Amino acid sequence: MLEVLGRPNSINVRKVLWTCAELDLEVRHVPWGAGELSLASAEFRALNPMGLVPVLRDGAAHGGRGLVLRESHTQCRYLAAREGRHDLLPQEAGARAEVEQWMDWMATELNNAWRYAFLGLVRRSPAHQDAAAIDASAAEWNRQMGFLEQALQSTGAHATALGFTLADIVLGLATHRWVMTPIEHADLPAVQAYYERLSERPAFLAHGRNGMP
Ligand SMILES: N[C@@H](CCC(=O)N[C@@H](CS)C(=O)NCC(=O)O)C(=O)O
Repeated sequence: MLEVLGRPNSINVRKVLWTCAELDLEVRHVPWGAGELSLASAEFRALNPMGLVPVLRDGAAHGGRGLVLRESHTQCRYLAAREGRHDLLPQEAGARAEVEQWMDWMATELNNAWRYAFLGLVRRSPAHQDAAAIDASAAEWNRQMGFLEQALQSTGAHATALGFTLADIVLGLATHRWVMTPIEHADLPAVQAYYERLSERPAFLAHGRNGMP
């Protein structure tokens, strides 16, 4: 059995749930990190000592001995590879690297850009209420999204010219978060069109564009 553990408003959990849906996989979703299911508990720490979600459990892996994975992007890649879905994660080294460089960029440059503004404006974190820092984060967030705009203007429909891949899952969720956060948005028409294009996918509507930023 496949299990995805993590609260459903976590962007990293949603990447894995969206990937499962694209792969048509049956999964049990357990919302650790919400309500009574504390990430500080010994039960959860035994699965991920870092105390972060998502965690993916695959009871069938390793000939039935099972596999427990942390790191959302690793989980998405594992699932695509497990299902032989080379359309989502190409086998050829160059094509795969093109997909992965967007995934890495999302987890590093883009994530760092939005963190302060998102935590301050959406999560209402008391530690992230400095107005100048929110403005600086929003400006950097717009600047980083400008790189996606540039790419989409040349590829046309998706992050790479390879069609819909795992890169679009992580970037689709990032685009959703950017759209939903009350900052002054840069004018990025190709990003807006991308958001609408992804919205034609039922799995994005279920796990991405579902009202939660
Ligand atoms: N690099 C990790 C980051 C995981 C992460 O930061 N998860 C957040 C939720 S998006 C978390 O568990 N935060 C602690 C909490 O919810 O208490 C990944 O991609 O899976």
